[in-house]
Amino acid sequence: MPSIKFYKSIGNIQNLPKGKIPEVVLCGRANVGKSSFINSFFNRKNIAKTSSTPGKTKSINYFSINGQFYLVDLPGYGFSKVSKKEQEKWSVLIEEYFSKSKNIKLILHLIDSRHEPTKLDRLLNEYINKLRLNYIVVFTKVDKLKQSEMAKLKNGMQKMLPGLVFGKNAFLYSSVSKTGKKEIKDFLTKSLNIKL
Ligand SMILES: Nc1nc2c(ncn2[C@@H]2O[C@H](COP(=O)(O)OP(=O)(O)OP(=O)(O)O)[C@@H](O)[C@H]2O)c(=O)[nH]1
Ligand SMILES: [Mg+2]
Repeated sequence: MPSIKFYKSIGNIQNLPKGKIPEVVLCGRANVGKSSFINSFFNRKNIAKTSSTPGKTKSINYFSINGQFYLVDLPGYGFSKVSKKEQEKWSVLIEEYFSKSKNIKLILHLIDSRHEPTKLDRLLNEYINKLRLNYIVVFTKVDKLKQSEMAKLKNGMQKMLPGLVFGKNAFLYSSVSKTGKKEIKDFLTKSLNIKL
């Protein structure tokens, strides 16, 4: 079992970690399940704080995995109940993070499996593609889908965002049932060349 330790939380880009430890990033809309992904993936109840109220994660949180890499939990974007000013602050922080961190090895973009990608999801997808960073999409909360809906998503995902191929750069996941955990674990192990 890999060890996970909270490392630090930053609200200002000046405080990016120094050094060259690789980073795996979780990003996506507020409430999509980023923090729950961390807890369920590493079998921890509440190492990453979660909430049914969108906008729980307000700063960039670093978790150290086996001392080998950082898992980075970003604040979620695009939730209307968060004030415009607050949203603005987060989107600046997220953009600065992507452009300034030199250690990003892989980005996991979480999208709610029950909904079409939002405008901000598309913008983020384009932005990451431009930066030429390694990128996969994780469709979350699949425990809420019927089998038929799950099959439809698998077959239809290439139409959602350019270049998505199920099992290659797109995966299904549930923090509740742990569907998809093995596949994502295998993917991380291979692409980062690490043991998990
Ligand atoms: N049924 C189900 N609920 C989930 C799943 N993942 C997360 N949730 C629920 O969705 C809500 C939001 O989860 P979080 O993990 O806090 O979401 P987040 O993306 O970190 O949200 P922000 O920090 O606000 O950006 C919580 O009520 C979770 O219990 C899942 O796989 N299945
Ligand atoms: Mg969160």
